[in-house]
Amino acid sequence: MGNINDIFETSRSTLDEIEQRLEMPRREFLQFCATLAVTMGLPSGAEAAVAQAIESAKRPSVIWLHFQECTGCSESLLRAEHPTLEKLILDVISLDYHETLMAAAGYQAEAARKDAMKANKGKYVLVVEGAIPTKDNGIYCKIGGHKAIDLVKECAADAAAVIAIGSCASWGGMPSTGPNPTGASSVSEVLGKLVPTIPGCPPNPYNFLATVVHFLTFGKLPEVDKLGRPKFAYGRLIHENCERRAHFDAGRFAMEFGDPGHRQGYCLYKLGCKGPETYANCSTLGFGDAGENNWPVGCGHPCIGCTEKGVGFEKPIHQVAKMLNVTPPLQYPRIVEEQGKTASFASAAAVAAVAGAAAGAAIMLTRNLGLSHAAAEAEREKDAGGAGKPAADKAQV
Ligand code: FSX
Ligand code: SF4
Ligand code: F3S
Repeated sequence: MGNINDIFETSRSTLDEIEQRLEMPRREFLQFCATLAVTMGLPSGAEAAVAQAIESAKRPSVIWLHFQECTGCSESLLRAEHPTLEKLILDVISLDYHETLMAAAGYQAEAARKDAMKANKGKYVLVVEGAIPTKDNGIYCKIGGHKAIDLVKECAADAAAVIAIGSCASWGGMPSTGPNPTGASSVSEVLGKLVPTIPGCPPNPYNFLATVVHFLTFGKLPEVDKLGRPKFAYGRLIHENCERRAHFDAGRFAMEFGDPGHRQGYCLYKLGCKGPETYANCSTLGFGDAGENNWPVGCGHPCIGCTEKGVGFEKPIHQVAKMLNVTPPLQYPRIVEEQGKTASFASAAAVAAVAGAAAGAAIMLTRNLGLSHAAAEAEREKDAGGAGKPAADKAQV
């Protein structure tokens, strides 16, 4: 591994140059930097550092490998509806090897990879898209005569940083679905160490871009959780900030696609929404930059947990989700603040009581909706005399 700081030999340019380079008005550019800073959870004012990094940091060389996948990660990154996003990505990084986008083929393509690795030894960023087959000595995916498992190890050896993009590279994703005939595995498993990962099938392009820009701004990749996911993007459950959350809290659910509840935008929990057990920022960031509410739940489809190992492509789509640590949405006023030393016993007790009541309510909700869901359904069947109830009134378990 090379020294990450070597990448930051700065070559200054001005906002005027940025305007020309990106064909983007400076106001729009600064707005974009502010969006990235907010996505990364940085404090107000950090957009200046982000802007400076994009303006002046030397573009890191990126070598992008593809293995078992559908290329949706690259598609979502480069075909986002924002007209300048593609330009920005290609301006922020120097994409020196990308099998789908490069004009070269065959021996020329192989030579381009080798040349980029040699010229940027210890300085390039390796991005891996797709799972890596490991069964039968890894023979199920070969590029230029090399097995995927060998390629990823060879390219990672001299990289300054490795990023696994998409659920396939993050934890095996769709290709690893049982019975996983090729032994599809994650980049971390194959390299034997945790690498930062941007799961999602496909992942949100802003999460990838924000990760790269963090690297440019601070000289290191962002803080990650124990699965390697940047905390700024995967620190909260989708359910915590979902626009349908008020319906969930009030017990208003769509029971079937197209029923009155579904048409009124009720909560999709009983249609199998995995938002309560899926960590991602889809509910706050939206998806694909194609307009408001453009994310699975916003469009009326339950979240399938595509970012979450053990949920996406594993659990049946209509199985109700397991409830995890349900905490209030970000925009709700906080009720549990840290108490200073001078806080009276009475005020601390009052806060504890409120917190306790909230926790109790969450547990009751969990009991009512998750754990005893099947029991509640059986009870209702019994009350109805065991005869088939009207379809619209049946939960999809
Ligand atoms: Fe496809 Fe990427 Fe899914 Fe996988 O995204 S969108 S199958 S996560 O590796 O190309
Ligand atoms: Fe939103 Fe799904 Fe949670 Fe309902 S269960 S509030 S639709 S994330
Ligand atoms: Fe995937 Fe669910 Fe987000 S399906 S895109 S994690 S809302």
